[in-house]
Formats: sequence, structure tokens, C-alpha cells
Amino acid sequence: MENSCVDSLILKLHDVNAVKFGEYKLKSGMITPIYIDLRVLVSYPSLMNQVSSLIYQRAQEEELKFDSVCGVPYTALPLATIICSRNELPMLIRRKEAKDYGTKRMVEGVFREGETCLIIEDTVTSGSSILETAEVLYKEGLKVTDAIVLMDREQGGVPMLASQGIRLHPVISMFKLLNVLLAAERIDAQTARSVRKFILDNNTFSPKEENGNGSPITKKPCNEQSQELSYGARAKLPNAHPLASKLLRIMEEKKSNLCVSADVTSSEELLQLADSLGPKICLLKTHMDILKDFTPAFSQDLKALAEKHNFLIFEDRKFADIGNTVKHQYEGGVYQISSWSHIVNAHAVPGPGVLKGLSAVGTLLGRGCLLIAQMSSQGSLATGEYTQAVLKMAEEQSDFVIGFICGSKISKRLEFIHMTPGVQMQAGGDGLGQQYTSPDEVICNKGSDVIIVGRGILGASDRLEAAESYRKSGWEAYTKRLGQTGQ
Ligand code: 5BU
Repeated sequence: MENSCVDSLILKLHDVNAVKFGEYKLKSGMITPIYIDLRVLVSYPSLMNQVSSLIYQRAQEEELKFDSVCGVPYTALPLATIICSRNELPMLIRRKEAKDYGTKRMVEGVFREGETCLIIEDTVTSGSSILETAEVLYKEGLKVTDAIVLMDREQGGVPMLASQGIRLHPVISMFKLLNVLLAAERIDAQTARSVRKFILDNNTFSPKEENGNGSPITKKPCNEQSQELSYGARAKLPNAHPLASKLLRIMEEKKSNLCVSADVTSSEELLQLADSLGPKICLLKTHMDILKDFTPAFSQDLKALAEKHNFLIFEDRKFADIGNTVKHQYEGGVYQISSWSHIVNAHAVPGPGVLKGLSAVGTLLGRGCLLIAQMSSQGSLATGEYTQAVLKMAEEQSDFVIGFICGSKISKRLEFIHMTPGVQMQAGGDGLGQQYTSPDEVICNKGSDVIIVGRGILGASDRLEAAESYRKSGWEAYTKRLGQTGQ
């Protein structure tokens, strides 16, 4: 879907007061700083048409297969009608109450048992009204696998419905809406921040997992988890950064959440590693400044291998200076990192300027950045409130930040990718502060997405065999987390 179509729709929704900022009381009694009322849409026919087209486009993008369409009453009913009429699709109407005469049917329209119905909704907070409609359809013998929503408030609807076997595809999500309104100067940064905070603090699906003193979320053991989406499904989230989507797609395709940390000092050895381990990995991490013989030609050879084996390159540069300096460090100097590395990382210590400097170079090139939220080394100062502040910084600059370096899952936003270094099969350390955790613990129990392994593989007598065993462990831990088996 064209970004510009969604952006212009967001501005129009704001124009007609379908999105309002202030203090509004919800049914639950809770005060919300943002109110979304799409009931007004019926008064704006061209907007109705635009919204209906975008909803239908979303279904096409996802290549959804269905036999009929049902709008959740009442606001989404006319939207479903327009979609069905324009595209000549059979529609079903769900009654709110069974009529007390005649057929007593809860679902009007012609259908056969076992057919699939696509649900359409205007706004989702928790997902409960979609589920309610799905349950009425289930009772009639229909299947519901997917739903499309115009506006997802990102308060837990996607994972809640996923846990019930329904994939929810939003056209607009809350964070996207805020970014567009902020960029268009319709709202100020303070308003955007307070809404973001409200949304993050009021997740309806999983109970708050942070403890009072700001420690990061540590996932419950695998078998107790329910809020999970596959890497492939996360790649398709509308707010996902294109590079994060690409990495998630590679992970799904190659069945690999393994990043090899290629900490060798000769470029020939690095290329040989990339070529031999390439098929096993989703990402190759480098420290260019430890090479004794770096040349620009070498970085181009590495890029070619990344294309050959379908992995991304992550230069572990750990930028940590003011915006203007990191801009030069990223783009120029000996290494010209931005020209070959898809992903870089940065410390949040300098404040948001470090990301502004990096994104001034990286955004146009389609690059992305990981923020270092925690470190694997003993005595690291990146903990507690610092980690929480990093999280906030990432949320505010999610057009360039694709995730985190961390020990465990720290953000509930499924668009962010969590990567964890300090991984070996056996827990322990290296005598210089490094601390190791096993792939199973990192992926399954801590809820991280990618294992970063250096010496666990580089130090093995057969590096390829070791890489395969880390890939397998990481993937098995992920499938265990998803509650699946045998992939
Ligand atoms: P090892 O050989 O698996 O211990 O290598 C780990 C790599 O990850 C190494 O390149 C470190 O520089 C890198 N790393 C880390 O170990 N811990 C961190 O917190 C960060 C990076 Br950030």
C-alpha cells in the first residue's frame, strides 16, 4: 500500500474530526488523550470511498482468500457494503439481536458451512468486538481467519486476536497516525508523547509486565506465553520498517534467527566465513575496525556475498557521539559504513541527536539502526531506567530504529526486533566480562528474536557444523515459543 495514500487519509480523518485530541472518557471510565470516532465518516462520501478502497487493497495485498465479507455493526457495515458492491463480493450481515419473528437468524445472507468470512472493522482497541462477531459466525459454521481494521489503536488487538487464530491487518496504526500528524504539525511533540505513553501504558491484552522500578520485561517461560506472532507475520505489520520486514522475511525463509559475529582480523577469512556460513544465517555482524587489511573493494565483496546467500550485514559500530560527528563516522572515513552495512547500532547516551545524525545518512539508503538497550557484559550500566529511556527513544524515532541490542524482550511492539549477544551453548563467561546465555534461554524464555554468536562458532573445529547447531537451537527455541513443533 502506498504510504502517501495512508498519510493523506490520516490528514483527512483529522480534518473531519474523526481523530480528536484532548481528554475523553471511555466507556470503561478511563480518560484517554486521543479519541477516534469513525462514525462521522458516513457524512463524507468521498472519504467513505477512499477508506473502503484502502481496506480492500489491504485484503488484496495479503492475498486473502474468502467467500464473503462481514462488517462489524454498525460503523463498519456501510464500509463492507461499499467494498462488496464495488468488487461484487457476497456480503453477510451480522444481527446485533436475533429478530423475534421469522427465521431468527443471527447472520443474514446466503452461505454454506465451512466457508470463510472476512471481517471488516473500523477501530480496534482490544479486538473484542471482532471476536464477538467471529463467534456469531462460528456458530453458523463459518470460518474466520482474517480481519481488516481501518484504525488499530495498538493496545493489544493484534496479539489478542492472533491468540484466537485471527490475523488482524490494520490499514492505519496508532503510532503511524501520530507520526504523520506530528510531521504535518497538526499536533505538537508533547501531545504525541502523551498519547504514545497512554497507548503503551494501557495495553489491554497482556498484563503490565514491567515492575515498578522500570526493569525491562522478562518473558514468562515458553509454555506460559500467548502473545506471539511468527517472524513472517511480523514482517507484514503495516508499521514495520522496510528493513525490519526484510530481515524478518529472511529469518522465516531461511528458518534462521542466527547472527554470526564474524570477529576475525583478516578480510580473506571474513569473506570465507561469510561464504561458508551464509546459508545458515540471517545476519552477519562485523567489527570492521579490527580488520588489519580493510579495503573498499573488500566491503563490496562482502555485500555481494550477502546478496548471494540472502543475509543482511550489521556493522557493530556502537556510535555514541553528537549527531554531526556520527553522521561523518557513518558516511565517510576509511570504512564508509553506510555504503555497505544494512544495519548499525548506537548508544542512546548522547540523546536523540545521535539518531538524527545517523538517519540523515541512512534513511535515504533504506538503512536501519539498533539501539543498545542492555549489554551482555558484567556490570553494564545499561539497566533499569536507562533501558526504559532507550525504549522511549526508539519509539519516538521508529522510522529509523528497527530494534534493540538487549538481553531480553523489552518492547511489546512487534515491529521491533530484539537481538541478543553473549550467546553460547553453555552458560559462563570469557574472563573479560562477557557473560553467556544459551540460545533456548535467550529466544524462548527471554523472548528475544535473534541470537548473536561469535566465539561459540568461530572457536569450533568445524565452524559450519557449529553454525548449523546454533541455527537449529535458535530455531527450535523459536518454534517452541510459538507453540509449534517440527519446523
Ligand atoms: P562472542 O564471541 O559471542 O562473545 O562475541 C560477541 C560479539 O557481540 C562481539 O563482537 C561483541 O563485540 C558483541 N557484543 C557483545 O558481546 N555484547 C554486547 O552487549 C554488545 C555487543 Br552491544
